[in-house]
Amino acid sequence: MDYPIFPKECTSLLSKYLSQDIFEELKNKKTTNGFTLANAINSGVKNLDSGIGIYAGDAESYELFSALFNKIIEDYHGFSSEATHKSNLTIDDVKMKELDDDYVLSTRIRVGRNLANFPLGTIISKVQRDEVERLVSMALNALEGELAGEYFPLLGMTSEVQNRLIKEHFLFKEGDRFLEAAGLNRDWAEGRGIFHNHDKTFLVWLNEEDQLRIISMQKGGDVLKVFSRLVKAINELEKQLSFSYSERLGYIASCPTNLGTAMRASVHIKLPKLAEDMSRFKAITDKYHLQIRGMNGEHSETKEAIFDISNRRRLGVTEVEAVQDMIDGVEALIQMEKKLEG
Ligand code: ADP
Ligand code: ILO
Repeated sequence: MDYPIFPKECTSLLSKYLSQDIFEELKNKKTTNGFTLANAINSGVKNLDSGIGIYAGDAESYELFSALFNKIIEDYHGFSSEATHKSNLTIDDVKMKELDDDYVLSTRIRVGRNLANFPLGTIISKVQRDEVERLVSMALNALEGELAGEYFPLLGMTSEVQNRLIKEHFLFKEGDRFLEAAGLNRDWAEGRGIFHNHDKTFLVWLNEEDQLRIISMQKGGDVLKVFSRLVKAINELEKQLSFSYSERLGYIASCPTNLGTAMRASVHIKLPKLAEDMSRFKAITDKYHLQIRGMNGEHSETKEAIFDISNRRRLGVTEVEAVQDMIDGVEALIQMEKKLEG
């Protein structure tokens, strides 16, 4: 592979940090699982509108290609290469403000997880992916009480059911071009699926961008209830599965934006007044380290002034701090919306 030349309009962190020198230093390296620099950057090279543009193949990628990853990680999370990640899932440490249900339509918190001793989805073989599905679905089927549910493989799911689950925000979309170029859609839909409890307040995606996306969600703004359910699920699953974790980088994820806590705590919130004043809106989201997405997830447009607002930082902050970023920032957005309403 030759050094990729990015057009000036390209603003991805990959294009910002992949200098010719770094490219030369890394271009012939390969992890034990056979993951190369060309594999890592393919998504950002093929998708010039990427925000980040790079994926890992295994935990080792983050060390072997650290000359590039560390710069991207520092830029995105503000996490220096000398720092060490810390985890805190103690529910009582969250300082709760009730989020107003008049504005907040729903709350969702997810974490990404990958199994230790397996390569990440970008480079996993079909046999290994099927084994991940077998191990994880077995663990999920053993859950009890509120977390008990059923695993639905994507293979054999009717397109009607699949589309309804996507429309209701429960299931991942198919054919994402960023994941495609990263190798994450290979053998689709083999090994992919969704587990959920009866009320669809606890869900787990299997073998999408990460091997597990553990999700807790419900209507309204009761963040504490959503967080508590998620923590319970993580603890129960950790009794049965061993997740890939690094002392330095926390939970290992395919995308560097998801390292550390791998947590995205979000609300769907209706803010018609702020929607008309995006610079005021962005000043608040920047102050609280929040990200604005469209109503149908990342890379989607906003409809009817409903936004997906979530914590942006996931590494170098604990889970409690990540959730607190979201709570405090959303509270500030609601206060401003009320003020603009007069
Ligand atoms: P991820 O959360 O894994 O980063 P996406 O941004 O693609 O991925 O979101 C996945 C799905 O979750 C989308 O359908 C999105 O609309 C939905 N979603 C995200 N936050 C909420 C929320 N607070 N309430 C309801 N659905 C949500
Ligand atoms: N590769 C995509 C997405 C990056 C962050 N989001 C997720 C879901 N990992 C990009 O670079 O825009």
